[in-house]
Amino acid sequence: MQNFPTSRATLPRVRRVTIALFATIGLLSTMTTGASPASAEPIADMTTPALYNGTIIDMAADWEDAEACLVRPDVLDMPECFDSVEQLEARSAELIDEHGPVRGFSTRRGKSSFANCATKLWLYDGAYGTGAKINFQLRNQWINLSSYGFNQKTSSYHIGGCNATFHDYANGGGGLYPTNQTQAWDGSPGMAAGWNNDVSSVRIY
Ligand SMILES: [Ca+2]
Repeated sequence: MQNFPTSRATLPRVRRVTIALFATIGLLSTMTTGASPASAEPIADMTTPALYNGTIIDMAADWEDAEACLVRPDVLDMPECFDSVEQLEARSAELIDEHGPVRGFSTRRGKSSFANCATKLWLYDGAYGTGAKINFQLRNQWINLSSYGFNQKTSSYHIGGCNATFHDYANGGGGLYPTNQTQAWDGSPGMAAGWNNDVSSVRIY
C-alpha cells in the first residue's frame, strides 16, 4: 500500500531537485535573517525542511507530532506545520492579509499573469478529513507528494477555488483521477474507486 515500484523509481531525481531547491532557499534565508531556528539535523541534509513549533523538521521523513502543514512557497521560505488546523488557518489568513492570496502562473511575487484565486487545496490522510492534513497554496506546477511525506496517503480532500488534478505517479505521470471530482470547491470524504492511498502528485490550475 505504500510505494509501487514505478513511483519509487522516480524518487531519487525528485529528491535531488528538492534538496537543491531547499538548500538554496536555506542559504538565502540564512543570509537575509542571519539566523534560523535550532535543529538537530542540518537543513542541507533534509529533503523538505519545514518549520514546526520553532524547530525545523524534515516533512518528507517525519512530521513528528504536527497535524497540519501549510505549503505556500510564494511567501514562505519553507512549509510551516502546526498542531491543529485552526492554527494553520490563522497563519494562512495572516499571510493573505499581508500578501494577498496566491497569484497564478508563477511562485515569484509580482510575476502573475493570471487572476488571483483561493488555492487552499486540502489533502487528508484519513477519510472524512481526518488524520494528517496538508494545505497547498501554489499554482501551475507539479506538486510531488513524496517531498512532503504524503505520497500515496490521500484518503479524502477538499479542492480550493482553482481546479486541480490528481495523478498516480510523480510529475503528473500515470493515471489521472476523475477530473469531474477535482473541480474548484469539490470535496470528498473518500476517494474514487481504486484511488485510496494512491495519489503521488497533484497540480492546482
Ligand atoms: Ca490514507
